[in-house]
Amino acid sequence: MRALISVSDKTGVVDFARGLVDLGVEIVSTGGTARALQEAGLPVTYVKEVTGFPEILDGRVKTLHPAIHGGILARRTADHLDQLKEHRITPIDLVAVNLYPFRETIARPGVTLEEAIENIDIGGPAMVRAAAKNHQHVLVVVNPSRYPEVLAALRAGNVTGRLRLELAREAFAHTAAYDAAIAAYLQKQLQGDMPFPPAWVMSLELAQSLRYGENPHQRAAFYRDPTVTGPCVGTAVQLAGKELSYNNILDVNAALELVREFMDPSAVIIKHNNPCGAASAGDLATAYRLAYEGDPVSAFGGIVACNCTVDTETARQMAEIFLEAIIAPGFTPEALEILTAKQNLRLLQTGPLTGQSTDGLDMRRVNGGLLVQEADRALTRPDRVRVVTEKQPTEGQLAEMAFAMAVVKHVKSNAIVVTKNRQLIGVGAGQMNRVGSARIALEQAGEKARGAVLASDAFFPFRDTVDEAARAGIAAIIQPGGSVRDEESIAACNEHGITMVFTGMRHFKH
Ligand code: 93A
Repeated sequence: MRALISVSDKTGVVDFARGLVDLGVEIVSTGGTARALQEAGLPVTYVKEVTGFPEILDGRVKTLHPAIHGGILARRTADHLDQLKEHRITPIDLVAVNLYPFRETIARPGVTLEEAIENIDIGGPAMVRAAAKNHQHVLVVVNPSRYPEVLAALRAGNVTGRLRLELAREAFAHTAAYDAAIAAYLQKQLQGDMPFPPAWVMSLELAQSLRYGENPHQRAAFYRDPTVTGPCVGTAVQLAGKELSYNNILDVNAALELVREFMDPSAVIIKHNNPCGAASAGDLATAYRLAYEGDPVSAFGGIVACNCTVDTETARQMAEIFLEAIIAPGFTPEALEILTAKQNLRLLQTGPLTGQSTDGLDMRRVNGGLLVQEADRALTRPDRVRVVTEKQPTEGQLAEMAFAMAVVKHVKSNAIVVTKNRQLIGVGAGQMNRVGSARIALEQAGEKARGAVLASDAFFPFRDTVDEAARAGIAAIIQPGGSVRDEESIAACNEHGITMVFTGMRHFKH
Protein backbone atom coordinates (compact mmCIF):
# COMPACT_ATOMS: atom_id res chain seq x y z
CA MET A 1 0.00 0.00 0.00
CA ARG A 2 1.22 3.48 -0.89
CA ALA A 3 0.23 6.74 0.80
CA LEU A 4 0.89 10.24 -0.45
CA ILE A 5 1.29 12.81 2.28
CA SER A 6 1.67 16.49 1.43
CA VAL A 7 0.55 18.88 4.12
CA SER A 8 0.98 22.55 4.96
CA ASP A 9 -0.58 22.09 8.40
CA LYS A 10 1.77 19.48 9.83
CA THR A 11 -0.28 18.87 12.99
CA GLY A 12 -0.28 15.17 13.88
CA VAL A 13 1.34 14.16 10.59
CA VAL A 14 4.37 12.45 12.15
CA ASP A 15 2.23 10.17 14.35
CA PHE A 16 -0.07 9.44 11.44
CA ALA A 17 2.81 8.56 9.12
CA ARG A 18 4.42 6.42 11.83
CA GLY A 19 1.18 4.51 12.20
CA LEU A 20 1.09 3.95 8.45
CA VAL A 21 4.72 2.84 8.34
CA ASP A 22 4.01 0.34 11.14
CA LEU A 23 1.26 -1.07 8.91
CA GLY A 24 3.82 -1.55 6.14
CA VAL A 25 2.64 1.42 4.08
CA GLU A 26 5.12 3.18 1.81
CA ILE A 27 5.05 6.97 2.29
CA VAL A 28 5.50 9.34 -0.64
CA SER A 29 5.89 12.99 0.24
CA THR A 30 6.66 16.52 -0.98
CA GLY A 31 9.70 18.56 0.12
CA GLY A 32 8.71 20.12 3.43
CA THR A 33 6.54 17.23 4.54
CA ALA A 34 9.19 14.65 3.57
CA ARG A 35 11.82 16.49 5.60
CA ALA A 36 9.57 16.64 8.67
CA LEU A 37 8.94 12.89 8.45
CA GLN A 38 12.59 12.07 7.86
CA GLU A 39 13.62 14.16 10.86
CA ALA A 40 11.27 11.97 12.92
CA GLY A 41 13.20 8.97 11.59
CA LEU A 42 10.57 7.70 9.20
CA PRO A 43 11.36 6.20 5.77
CA VAL A 44 10.03 8.46 3.00
CA THR A 45 10.07 8.42 -0.80
CA TYR A 46 10.31 11.91 -2.30
CA VAL A 47 7.71 12.77 -4.92
CA LYS A 48 10.50 13.70 -7.32
CA GLU A 49 11.76 10.09 -7.12
CA VAL A 50 8.30 8.90 -8.13
CA THR A 51 7.85 11.42 -10.94
CA GLY A 52 11.46 11.44 -12.08
CA PHE A 53 11.02 15.18 -12.22
CA PRO A 54 12.22 17.86 -9.80
CA GLU A 55 9.89 20.35 -8.13
CA ILE A 56 9.95 23.34 -10.48
CA LEU A 57 8.78 26.97 -10.59
CA ASP A 58 9.47 27.51 -6.86
CA GLY A 59 7.29 24.52 -6.01
CA ARG A 60 4.34 25.59 -8.16
CA VAL A 61 4.68 22.24 -9.92
CA LYS A 62 5.47 19.41 -7.53
CA THR A 63 2.85 16.72 -7.73
CA LEU A 64 1.15 17.66 -11.01
CA HIS A 65 2.36 14.60 -12.87
CA PRO A 66 0.78 11.43 -14.37
CA ALA A 67 2.87 9.26 -12.05
CA ILE A 68 0.98 10.84 -9.14
CA HIS A 69 -2.44 11.45 -10.66
CA GLY A 70 -2.48 8.14 -12.53
CA GLY A 71 -1.70 6.40 -9.26
CA ILE A 72 -4.57 8.17 -7.52
CA LEU A 73 -7.21 8.03 -10.25
CA ALA A 74 -6.84 4.47 -11.54
CA ARG A 75 -9.79 2.17 -11.01
CA ARG A 76 -8.64 -1.12 -9.59
CA THR A 77 -9.76 -2.94 -12.74
CA ALA A 78 -7.49 -5.16 -14.82
CA ASP A 79 -7.53 -2.61 -17.63
CA HIS A 80 -6.51 0.37 -15.50
CA LEU A 81 -3.96 -1.62 -13.51
CA ASP A 82 -2.42 -2.89 -16.78
CA GLN A 83 -2.10 0.70 -17.97
CA LEU A 84 -0.39 1.69 -14.73
CA LYS A 85 2.03 -1.24 -15.13
CA GLU A 86 2.77 -0.28 -18.71
CA HIS A 87 3.77 3.22 -17.59
CA ARG A 88 5.49 2.00 -14.42
CA ILE A 89 3.05 3.80 -12.12
CA THR A 90 2.35 2.47 -8.62
CA PRO A 91 -1.25 2.87 -7.33
CA ILE A 92 -1.72 5.32 -4.47
CA ASP A 93 -4.26 4.13 -1.89
CA LEU A 94 -4.30 6.99 0.56
CA VAL A 95 -3.92 10.74 0.07
CA ALA A 96 -3.38 12.97 3.10
CA VAL A 97 -3.27 16.57 1.93
CA ASN A 98 -4.12 19.91 3.37
CA LEU A 99 -3.74 23.08 1.39
CA TYR A 100 -1.52 26.17 1.36
CA PRO A 101 -2.81 28.45 4.12
CA PHE A 102 -4.61 30.90 1.86
CA ARG A 103 -7.10 32.13 4.44
CA GLU A 104 -4.44 32.53 7.11
CA THR A 105 -2.29 34.44 4.62
CA ILE A 106 -4.95 36.96 3.60
CA ALA A 107 -5.88 37.46 7.26
CA ARG A 108 -2.38 38.83 7.94
CA PRO A 109 -2.32 42.62 8.09
CA GLY A 110 -0.56 44.25 5.14
CA VAL A 111 -0.48 41.11 2.99
CA THR A 112 0.21 41.82 -0.68
CA LEU A 113 -1.71 40.48 -3.65
CA GLU A 114 1.45 38.59 -4.71
CA GLU A 115 1.72 36.82 -1.36
CA ALA A 116 -1.95 35.93 -1.48
CA ILE A 117 -1.64 34.53 -4.99
CA GLU A 118 1.45 32.47 -4.13
CA ASN A 119 -0.64 30.87 -1.41
CA ILE A 120 -3.27 29.63 -3.83
CA ASP A 121 -2.74 25.90 -3.84
CA ILE A 122 -3.17 24.20 -7.21
CA GLY A 123 -1.53 20.80 -6.88
CA GLY A 124 -3.07 20.09 -3.47
CA PRO A 125 -6.73 20.51 -4.53
CA ALA A 126 -5.99 18.49 -7.68
CA MET A 127 -4.83 15.53 -5.55
CA VAL A 128 -7.64 15.96 -3.04
CA ARG A 129 -10.29 16.02 -5.76
CA ALA A 130 -8.73 13.10 -7.62
CA ALA A 131 -8.64 11.00 -4.46
CA ALA A 132 -12.17 12.02 -3.50
CA LYS A 133 -13.43 11.11 -6.97
CA ASN A 134 -11.80 7.69 -6.66
CA HIS A 135 -12.86 7.28 -3.01
CA GLN A 136 -13.97 3.69 -3.59
CA HIS A 137 -10.28 2.85 -3.83
CA VAL A 138 -8.48 5.78 -2.26
CA LEU A 139 -8.78 7.20 1.24
CA VAL A 140 -8.58 11.00 1.27
CA VAL A 141 -7.78 12.79 4.50
CA VAL A 142 -7.87 16.59 4.54
CA ASN A 143 -8.48 17.08 8.22
CA PRO A 144 -5.75 16.10 10.76
CA SER A 145 -8.42 15.32 13.35
CA ARG A 146 -9.36 12.32 11.18
CA TYR A 147 -5.91 10.70 11.37
CA PRO A 148 -6.56 8.52 14.46
CA GLU A 149 -9.87 7.25 13.09
CA VAL A 150 -8.39 6.40 9.70
CA LEU A 151 -5.44 4.63 11.33
CA ALA A 152 -7.77 2.68 13.59
CA ALA A 153 -9.88 1.57 10.61
CA LEU A 154 -6.78 0.49 8.68
CA ARG A 155 -5.41 -1.41 11.69
CA ALA A 156 -8.71 -3.18 12.19
CA GLY A 157 -8.91 -3.94 8.46
CA ASN A 158 -12.32 -2.32 8.61
CA VAL A 159 -12.42 0.61 6.18
CA THR A 160 -16.13 0.93 5.50
CA GLY A 161 -17.79 2.38 2.43
CA ARG A 162 -19.41 4.92 4.69
CA LEU A 163 -16.05 6.16 6.00
CA ARG A 164 -14.80 6.46 2.41
CA LEU A 165 -17.86 8.51 1.46
CA GLU A 166 -17.56 10.73 4.53
CA LEU A 167 -13.93 11.45 3.75
CA ALA A 168 -14.76 12.22 0.11
CA ARG A 169 -17.56 14.56 1.09
CA GLU A 170 -15.26 16.32 3.52
CA ALA A 171 -12.62 16.61 0.80
CA PHE A 172 -14.92 18.26 -1.74
CA ALA A 173 -16.34 20.57 0.93
CA HIS A 174 -12.76 21.49 1.82
CA THR A 175 -11.73 22.39 -1.74
CA ALA A 176 -15.05 24.16 -2.41
CA ALA A 177 -14.64 26.36 0.67
CA TYR A 178 -11.03 27.00 -0.31
CA ASP A 179 -11.96 28.19 -3.80
CA ALA A 180 -14.83 30.22 -2.37
CA ALA A 181 -12.36 32.02 -0.10
CA ILE A 182 -10.15 32.82 -3.10
CA ALA A 183 -13.10 34.09 -5.14
CA ALA A 184 -14.27 36.25 -2.22
CA TYR A 185 -10.77 37.68 -1.83
CA LEU A 186 -10.56 38.56 -5.52
CA GLN A 187 -14.03 40.06 -5.35
CA LYS A 188 -12.80 42.24 -2.54
CA GLN A 189 -9.90 43.40 -4.72
CA LEU A 190 -12.48 44.48 -7.29
CA GLN A 191 -14.86 46.17 -4.90
CA GLY A 192 -12.48 47.84 -2.51
CA ASP A 193 -12.91 47.46 1.20
CA MET A 194 -16.49 46.28 1.27
CA PRO A 195 -16.39 43.04 3.28
CA PHE A 196 -19.07 41.62 1.09
CA PRO A 197 -20.18 39.10 0.03
CA PRO A 198 -18.87 36.37 2.34
CA ALA A 199 -17.10 33.40 0.82
CA TRP A 200 -19.99 30.96 1.24
CA VAL A 201 -22.24 33.14 -0.89
CA MET A 202 -19.95 32.41 -3.82
CA SER A 203 -21.61 29.08 -4.49
CA LEU A 204 -24.84 30.99 -5.15
CA GLU A 205 -25.71 32.86 -8.33
CA LEU A 206 -25.85 36.63 -8.32
CA ALA A 207 -29.49 37.17 -9.32
CA GLN A 208 -29.63 40.91 -9.00
CA SER A 209 -27.51 43.78 -7.76
CA LEU A 210 -29.96 45.75 -5.66
CA ARG A 211 -30.11 49.52 -5.61
CA TYR A 212 -29.68 49.34 -1.85
CA GLY A 213 -30.43 47.16 1.14
CA GLU A 214 -32.96 47.57 3.91
CA ASN A 215 -32.02 51.26 3.92
CA PRO A 216 -30.54 53.48 1.21
CA HIS A 217 -27.09 53.66 2.82
CA GLN A 218 -26.67 49.86 2.75
CA ARG A 219 -25.32 48.14 -0.35
CA ALA A 220 -27.02 44.87 -1.22
CA ALA A 221 -27.49 42.08 -3.72
CA PHE A 222 -29.82 39.14 -4.17
CA TYR A 223 -28.20 35.72 -4.58
CA ARG A 224 -30.13 32.78 -5.91
CA ASP A 225 -29.59 29.23 -4.74
CA PRO A 226 -29.27 27.20 -7.96
CA THR A 227 -30.11 23.97 -6.14
CA VAL A 228 -33.66 25.17 -5.46
CA THR A 229 -35.79 24.79 -8.57
CA GLY A 230 -39.41 24.67 -7.33
CA PRO A 231 -41.77 27.65 -7.32
CA CYS A 232 -40.55 30.27 -4.83
CA VAL A 233 -39.34 33.85 -4.75
CA GLY A 234 -35.91 32.73 -5.98
CA THR A 235 -37.31 31.20 -9.19
CA ALA A 236 -40.27 33.52 -9.82
CA VAL A 237 -40.32 35.44 -13.11
CA GLN A 238 -40.97 39.16 -13.00
CA LEU A 239 -43.52 40.10 -15.66
CA ALA A 240 -43.83 43.81 -15.07
CA GLY A 241 -43.07 46.76 -12.86
CA LYS A 242 -40.06 48.42 -11.27
CA GLU A 243 -37.03 46.49 -10.13
CA LEU A 244 -37.61 44.60 -6.90
CA SER A 245 -36.03 46.13 -3.82
CA TYR A 246 -34.43 44.30 -0.91
CA ASN A 247 -37.52 44.78 1.25
CA ASN A 248 -39.80 43.76 -1.63
CA ILE A 249 -38.00 40.44 -1.97
CA LEU A 250 -38.26 39.77 1.76
CA ASP A 251 -41.96 40.58 1.77
CA VAL A 252 -42.77 38.74 -1.44
CA ASN A 253 -41.15 35.69 0.11
CA ALA A 254 -43.16 36.05 3.32
CA ALA A 255 -46.39 36.53 1.35
CA LEU A 256 -45.87 33.53 -0.90
CA GLU A 257 -44.81 31.19 1.90
CA LEU A 258 -47.99 32.05 3.82
CA VAL A 259 -50.48 31.86 0.96
CA ARG A 260 -49.23 28.48 -0.23
CA GLU A 261 -50.27 26.95 3.09
CA PHE A 262 -53.90 27.05 1.91
CA MET A 263 -55.75 24.77 -0.51
CA ASP A 264 -58.77 26.97 -1.30
CA PRO A 265 -58.38 30.22 -3.27
CA SER A 266 -56.51 32.55 -0.93
CA ALA A 267 -54.85 35.93 -0.83
CA VAL A 268 -52.53 37.53 1.70
CA ILE A 269 -51.17 41.03 2.12
CA ILE A 270 -47.81 41.59 3.81
CA LYS A 271 -46.44 44.71 5.41
CA HIS A 272 -43.00 44.79 7.03
CA ASN A 273 -42.81 41.01 6.79
CA ASN A 274 -46.02 40.40 8.73
CA PRO A 275 -49.43 39.60 7.27
CA CYS A 276 -51.97 42.41 7.65
CA GLY A 277 -54.49 40.62 5.47
CA ALA A 278 -55.17 36.96 4.78
CA ALA A 279 -58.29 35.14 3.66
CA SER A 280 -59.51 31.97 1.98
CA ALA A 281 -62.80 31.80 0.09
CA GLY A 282 -64.63 30.03 -2.72
CA ASP A 283 -63.03 32.28 -5.33
CA LEU A 284 -59.95 34.47 -5.45
CA ALA A 285 -61.74 37.80 -5.88
CA THR A 286 -63.65 37.20 -2.64
CA ALA A 287 -60.51 36.03 -0.86
CA TYR A 288 -58.63 39.15 -1.94
CA ARG A 289 -61.51 41.42 -0.90
CA LEU A 290 -61.62 39.81 2.54
CA ALA A 291 -57.85 40.02 2.90
CA TYR A 292 -57.99 43.71 2.02
CA GLU A 293 -60.97 44.48 4.28
CA GLY A 294 -59.26 42.80 7.24
CA ASP A 295 -57.07 45.88 7.55
CA PRO A 296 -57.55 48.39 4.70
CA VAL A 297 -55.28 50.96 6.38
CA SER A 298 -52.26 48.67 6.50
CA ALA A 299 -52.93 47.16 3.05
CA PHE A 300 -51.84 50.42 1.41
CA GLY A 301 -48.39 49.85 -0.11
CA GLY A 302 -48.59 46.17 0.69
CA ILE A 303 -47.25 43.08 -1.00
CA VAL A 304 -49.87 40.60 -2.18
CA ALA A 305 -49.60 36.89 -2.81
CA CYS A 306 -52.25 34.59 -4.25
CA ASN A 307 -52.25 30.81 -4.47
CA CYS A 308 -54.10 30.64 -7.80
CA THR A 309 -54.25 32.53 -11.09
CA VAL A 310 -55.23 36.18 -10.78
CA ASP A 311 -58.39 36.78 -12.80
CA THR A 312 -60.07 39.93 -14.10
CA GLU A 313 -62.27 40.60 -11.10
CA THR A 314 -59.40 40.17 -8.64
CA ALA A 315 -57.11 42.35 -10.76
CA ARG A 316 -59.72 45.14 -10.84
CA GLN A 317 -59.88 45.18 -7.06
CA MET A 318 -56.11 45.06 -6.75
CA ALA A 319 -55.77 48.04 -9.08
CA GLU A 320 -57.88 50.20 -6.76
CA ILE A 321 -55.11 50.90 -4.26
CA PHE A 322 -51.36 51.37 -4.34
CA LEU A 323 -49.58 48.02 -3.98
CA GLU A 324 -45.83 47.38 -4.19
CA ALA A 325 -45.91 43.90 -5.70
CA ILE A 326 -48.13 40.93 -6.49
CA ILE A 327 -46.88 37.36 -6.69
CA ALA A 328 -49.11 34.59 -7.99
CA PRO A 329 -48.93 31.30 -9.90
CA GLY A 330 -50.16 33.20 -12.95
CA PHE A 331 -52.31 36.02 -14.36
CA THR A 332 -55.02 35.80 -17.00
CA PRO A 333 -54.26 38.00 -20.06
CA GLU A 334 -56.96 40.46 -19.05
CA ALA A 335 -55.74 40.62 -15.45
CA LEU A 336 -52.25 41.27 -16.74
CA GLU A 337 -53.55 44.11 -18.90
CA ILE A 338 -55.32 45.73 -15.95
CA LEU A 339 -52.32 45.41 -13.63
CA THR A 340 -49.59 46.40 -16.08
CA ALA A 341 -51.46 49.66 -16.59
CA LYS A 342 -50.08 50.51 -13.16
CA GLN A 343 -46.56 51.20 -14.30
CA ASN A 344 -44.63 50.66 -11.12
CA LEU A 345 -46.53 47.65 -9.83
CA ARG A 346 -44.22 44.63 -9.76
CA LEU A 347 -45.84 41.43 -10.98
CA LEU A 348 -44.21 38.08 -10.31
CA GLN A 349 -45.25 34.72 -11.64
CA THR A 350 -44.30 31.47 -9.94
CA GLY A 351 -46.08 28.92 -12.08
CA PRO A 352 -48.33 26.35 -10.38
CA LEU A 353 -47.65 26.12 -6.66
CA THR A 354 -46.78 22.69 -5.36
CA GLY A 355 -47.88 23.15 -1.77
CA GLN A 356 -45.00 24.11 0.49
CA SER A 357 -41.67 25.31 -0.84
CA THR A 358 -39.11 22.84 -2.13
CA ASP A 359 -36.51 24.83 -0.24
CA GLY A 360 -36.61 22.95 3.04
CA LEU A 361 -34.00 25.10 4.76
CA ASP A 362 -34.22 28.24 6.74
CA MET A 363 -30.99 30.20 7.27
CA ARG A 364 -30.19 33.25 9.34
CA ARG A 365 -26.95 35.11 9.44
CA VAL A 366 -25.45 36.04 12.78
CA ASN A 367 -22.15 37.84 13.13
CA GLY A 368 -19.48 35.27 12.47
CA GLY A 369 -21.78 32.45 11.46
CA LEU A 370 -24.88 31.03 9.91
CA LEU A 371 -27.80 29.40 11.66
CA VAL A 372 -29.38 26.64 9.62
CA GLN A 373 -32.62 24.88 10.45
CA GLU A 374 -35.36 22.95 8.69
CA ALA A 375 -38.14 25.24 7.54
CA ASP A 376 -41.25 25.13 9.73
CA ARG A 377 -43.42 23.01 7.47
CA ALA A 378 -45.72 21.71 10.17
CA LEU A 379 -49.41 22.48 9.85
CA THR A 380 -52.19 21.96 12.37
CA ARG A 381 -54.65 19.27 11.46
CA PRO A 382 -58.10 19.86 12.96
CA ASP A 383 -58.38 16.17 13.88
CA ARG A 384 -55.09 16.19 15.78
CA VAL A 385 -55.80 18.90 18.33
CA ARG A 386 -56.70 18.21 21.95
CA VAL A 387 -59.77 19.91 23.40
CA VAL A 388 -58.94 20.99 26.95
CA THR A 389 -62.08 22.87 27.97
CA GLU A 390 -65.60 21.88 29.03
CA LYS A 391 -66.95 23.63 25.98
CA GLN A 392 -66.35 21.58 22.81
CA PRO A 393 -65.52 23.26 19.50
CA THR A 394 -67.83 22.84 16.53
CA GLU A 395 -66.53 21.40 13.24
CA GLY A 396 -66.60 24.92 11.84
CA GLN A 397 -64.56 26.25 14.75
CA LEU A 398 -61.98 23.48 14.33
CA ALA A 399 -61.51 24.39 10.67
CA GLU A 400 -61.30 28.07 11.58
CA MET A 401 -58.69 27.29 14.23
CA ALA A 402 -56.52 25.47 11.68
CA PHE A 403 -56.77 28.51 9.40
CA ALA A 404 -55.83 30.86 12.25
CA MET A 405 -52.88 28.66 13.26
CA ALA A 406 -51.55 28.61 9.68
CA VAL A 407 -51.61 32.40 9.66
CA VAL A 408 -50.10 32.93 13.11
CA LYS A 409 -47.19 30.67 12.12
CA HIS A 410 -46.16 33.41 9.67
CA VAL A 411 -46.38 36.29 12.13
CA LYS A 412 -43.33 37.44 14.09
CA SER A 413 -43.35 36.25 17.70
CA ASN A 414 -44.94 36.94 20.08
CA ALA A 415 -47.77 36.40 17.66
CA ILE A 416 -51.53 36.46 18.18
CA VAL A 417 -54.10 36.51 15.41
CA VAL A 418 -57.87 36.77 15.40
CA THR A 419 -59.79 35.25 12.48
CA LYS A 420 -63.43 34.78 11.53
CA ASN A 421 -64.88 33.00 8.50
CA ARG A 422 -61.34 32.42 7.22
CA GLN A 423 -60.56 36.12 7.28
CA LEU A 424 -57.75 37.65 9.31
CA ILE A 425 -59.25 40.46 11.36
CA GLY A 426 -56.63 41.14 14.02
CA VAL A 427 -52.84 40.74 14.28
CA GLY A 428 -50.50 41.30 17.19
CA ALA A 429 -46.91 40.86 16.03
CA GLY A 430 -43.45 41.04 17.49
CA GLN A 431 -44.37 42.16 20.99
CA MET A 432 -42.16 41.22 23.90
CA ASN A 433 -45.06 39.92 25.97
CA ARG A 434 -47.90 37.77 24.73
CA VAL A 435 -50.75 39.66 26.32
CA GLY A 436 -49.48 42.80 24.58
CA SER A 437 -49.80 41.07 21.21
CA ALA A 438 -53.26 39.86 22.19
CA ARG A 439 -54.43 43.37 23.11
CA ILE A 440 -53.23 44.74 19.77
CA ALA A 441 -54.92 41.95 17.79
CA LEU A 442 -58.18 42.21 19.72
CA GLU A 443 -58.32 45.97 19.54
CA GLN A 444 -57.87 45.84 15.78
CA ALA A 445 -60.60 43.21 15.44
CA GLY A 446 -62.92 45.39 17.55
CA GLU A 447 -66.57 44.37 17.36
CA LYS A 448 -65.74 41.70 14.77
CA ALA A 449 -63.93 39.74 17.51
CA ARG A 450 -67.31 38.58 18.87
CA GLY A 451 -67.56 34.87 18.11
CA ALA A 452 -64.13 34.82 16.45
CA VAL A 453 -61.13 32.49 16.89
CA LEU A 454 -57.87 33.55 18.53
CA ALA A 455 -54.62 31.72 17.74
CA SER A 456 -51.31 32.01 19.54
CA ASP A 457 -47.89 30.89 18.22
CA ALA A 458 -46.81 29.72 21.69
CA PHE A 459 -48.40 28.84 25.01
CA PHE A 460 -49.93 31.33 27.43
CA PRO A 461 -47.65 31.83 30.44
CA PHE A 462 -50.58 33.32 32.40
CA ARG A 463 -54.37 33.45 32.11
CA ASP A 464 -54.33 37.14 31.20
CA THR A 465 -54.58 36.53 27.44
CA VAL A 466 -57.70 34.40 27.94
CA ASP A 467 -59.24 37.13 30.08
CA GLU A 468 -58.54 39.73 27.39
CA ALA A 469 -59.97 37.42 24.73
CA ALA A 470 -63.14 36.91 26.79
CA ARG A 471 -63.64 40.65 27.20
CA ALA A 472 -63.50 41.02 23.42
CA GLY A 473 -65.99 38.19 22.89
CA ILE A 474 -63.63 35.51 21.45
CA ALA A 475 -65.41 32.15 21.21
CA ALA A 476 -62.52 29.77 20.57
CA ILE A 477 -58.79 29.65 21.22
CA ILE A 478 -56.06 27.53 19.65
CA GLN A 479 -52.58 27.43 21.14
CA PRO A 480 -49.77 24.90 21.62
CA GLY A 481 -50.24 24.44 25.38
CA GLY A 482 -47.39 23.24 27.57
CA SER A 483 -47.12 26.02 30.13
CA VAL A 484 -46.80 25.13 33.83
CA ARG A 485 -49.85 27.36 34.25
CA ASP A 486 -51.97 25.73 31.53
CA GLU A 487 -54.56 24.84 34.18
CA GLU A 488 -55.10 28.53 34.98
CA SER A 489 -55.75 29.35 31.32
CA ILE A 490 -58.09 26.36 31.01
CA ALA A 491 -59.97 27.44 34.14
CA ALA A 492 -60.28 30.95 32.70
CA CYS A 493 -61.77 29.53 29.48
CA ASN A 494 -64.24 27.45 31.48
CA GLU A 495 -65.27 30.50 33.50
CA HIS A 496 -65.85 32.51 30.31
CA GLY A 497 -67.47 29.69 28.31
CA ILE A 498 -64.67 29.70 25.70
CA THR A 499 -63.59 26.54 23.94
CA MET A 500 -59.83 25.97 23.73
CA VAL A 501 -57.67 23.38 21.99
CA PHE A 502 -53.97 22.52 22.34
CA THR A 503 -51.86 21.57 19.32
CA GLY A 504 -48.70 20.52 21.16
CA MET A 505 -46.69 22.40 18.52
CA ARG A 506 -45.07 25.80 18.88
CA HIS A 507 -44.56 28.10 15.91
CA PHE A 508 -42.05 30.74 16.98
CA LYS A 509 -40.87 33.00 14.17
CA HIS A 510 -38.23 35.56 14.97
O1 93A B 1 2.36 24.68 -5.57
S1 93A B 1 1.26 23.77 -5.75
O2 93A B 1 0.07 24.37 -6.20
N1 93A B 1 1.67 22.66 -6.84
C1 93A B 1 1.84 21.36 -6.58
O3 93A B 1 2.17 20.59 -7.51
C2 93A B 1 1.65 20.87 -5.24
N2 93A B 1 1.78 19.65 -4.72
C3 93A B 1 1.50 19.73 -3.39
N3 93A B 1 1.02 23.05 -4.35
C4 93A B 1 1.26 21.74 -4.19
N4 93A B 1 1.20 20.99 -3.05
C5 93A B 1 0.93 21.54 -1.72
O4 93A B 1 2.14 21.65 -1.03
C6 93A B 1 0.09 20.70 -0.83
O5 93A B 1 -1.31 20.93 -0.98
C7 93A B 1 0.55 21.08 0.56
O6 93A B 1 -0.26 22.10 1.12
C8 93A B 1 1.92 21.64 0.37
C9 93A B 1 2.97 20.77 1.05
O7 93A B 1 4.25 21.18 0.70
P1 93A B 1 5.52 20.71 1.56
O8 93A B 1 5.39 19.26 1.75
O9 93A B 1 6.69 21.09 0.70
O10 93A B 1 5.45 21.47 2.84
